[in-house]
Amino acid sequence: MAYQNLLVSFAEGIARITLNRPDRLNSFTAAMHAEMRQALADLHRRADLRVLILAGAGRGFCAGQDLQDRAVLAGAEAPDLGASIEKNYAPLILALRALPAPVIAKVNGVAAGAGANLALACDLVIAARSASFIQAFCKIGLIPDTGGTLFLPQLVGTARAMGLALLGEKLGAPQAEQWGLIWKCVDDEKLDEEVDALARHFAAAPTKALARTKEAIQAASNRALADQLALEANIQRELGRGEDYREGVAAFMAKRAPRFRGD
Ligand code: T3D
Repeated sequence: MAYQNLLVSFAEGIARITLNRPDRLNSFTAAMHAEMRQALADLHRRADLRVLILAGAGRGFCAGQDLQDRAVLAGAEAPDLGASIEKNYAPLILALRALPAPVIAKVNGVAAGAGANLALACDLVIAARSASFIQAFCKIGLIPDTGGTLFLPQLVGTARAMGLALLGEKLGAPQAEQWGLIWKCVDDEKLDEEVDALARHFAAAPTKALARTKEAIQAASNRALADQLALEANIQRELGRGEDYREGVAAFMAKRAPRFRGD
C-alpha cells in the first residue's frame, strides 16, 4: 500500500510507523485511520516482527482527532463520535495492544487528546524532555477516549488521573516520568539514539517470551479495556451531539476561548 499519511518501514525485525501530517500535528483523519489499520494488519501477519516504533513527524507526536473534520455549521447535523470511536479509535488501540512484539512510543513533542492516549497504549513510552501530554478532551466538551479512562488511573492513580482529565493541563515529560505515566524522559537530542538502541535491544531479545509477558500483563485488564472503550464511545456519542462540543471545536478552529454553557 502507498501511504499518504504515514511513513512505514521494516528492517531487521524493527518496524517503524511515523504519523505524517506534521502541519496538523499529526492529528487523525479517517484516511490516516484506514492507513493505520492496514499498517498494523500487515505487522500482525509478519512472523519476523521483533519491535515496533510509533512516532510522529515534525514537532509533535499527535494532536488526536483532526478537529477541522469535526467543525460543523450551526444547525447542521452533529458527527456521530460514538461511531467514529467504534470504527477507528477502539480498533486502533486493540490492534496495537494485540501486537505480540514490544511497541515503543517515541514522543518527540506534544501528545494531545487521542494522541496522548495512543502513546499510553504502547508498551514503553520514551519522550523527549520538551514533549508534553495533554488530556485535551475537556477543552472541547468531551471525555478522555482511546482507552484513556483506563490507562490514566492504571498508570498514575485516580487522583492524578482526575486532575489530568478534568483540567486538561499540559503535563511535561519530566513530570510524566516522575508520575509513572511514561517509562522514560530523555534529552531531546538523545531521543533518536535512545529509541534506536532500545529497538535494537528488542530485535535481539527472546521475542516469544516478551510476547507472553505482554499477554500475561495485559490479561488482567483486557476485559476492562474493551468495556472502557465501549463506555467511552457511548458517552462521546452523547457529548458529540451537545452544544458545548460544537462550541469547543468552533473555538479551537477560530483560535479563541470557548464559551461553554455547561449543558
Ligand atoms: O471526533 C472523534 O472521532 C472522537 C474522538 C476524539 C478524539 C480526540 O482526540 S478529541 C481531542 C482532539 N484534540 C484536541 O483537542 C487538541 C487540539 N490541539 C491543541 O490543543 C493544540 O494544537 C496543542 C495543545 C496540541 C498544540 O498547541 P500548539 O500551540 O503547540 O500548536 P497549535 O498552533 O495549536 O497547532 C499547530 C497547527 O496544528 C495549527 O494549525 P495552523 O494555525 O498552523 O494552521 C492547529 O490548528 C493545528 N492543529 C493542532 N491540533 C489540531 C490541529 N488541527 C486539527 N485538529 C487538531 N486536533
